[in-house]
Amino acid sequence: MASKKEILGKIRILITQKFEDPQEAFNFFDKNGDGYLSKAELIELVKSAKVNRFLSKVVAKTIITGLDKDDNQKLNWKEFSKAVKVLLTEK
Ligand SMILES: [Ca+2]
Ligand SMILES: [Ca+2]
Repeated sequence: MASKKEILGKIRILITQKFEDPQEAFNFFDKNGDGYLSKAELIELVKSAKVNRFLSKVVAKTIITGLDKDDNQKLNWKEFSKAVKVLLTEK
């Protein structure tokens, strides 16, 4: 079972190595272009970070629960960028 730290590490690698900046990652995973990352879109993000299929659902749910400040079950750019900033500065 992967630890939270490992999973966050994988997501960090995805965002820093595959994309120029977090905005590009956000736009890429916002597949329907509505300006929000839905749970389904976040699952794709987590899967792309090479987290296994089963865990990715749990992780996506945890991410939304933890970061969804306005409680609409999806992440806007502000919520996402704040989280990424923390993720990228965390050692
Ligand atoms: Ca979307
Ligand atoms: Ca939200």
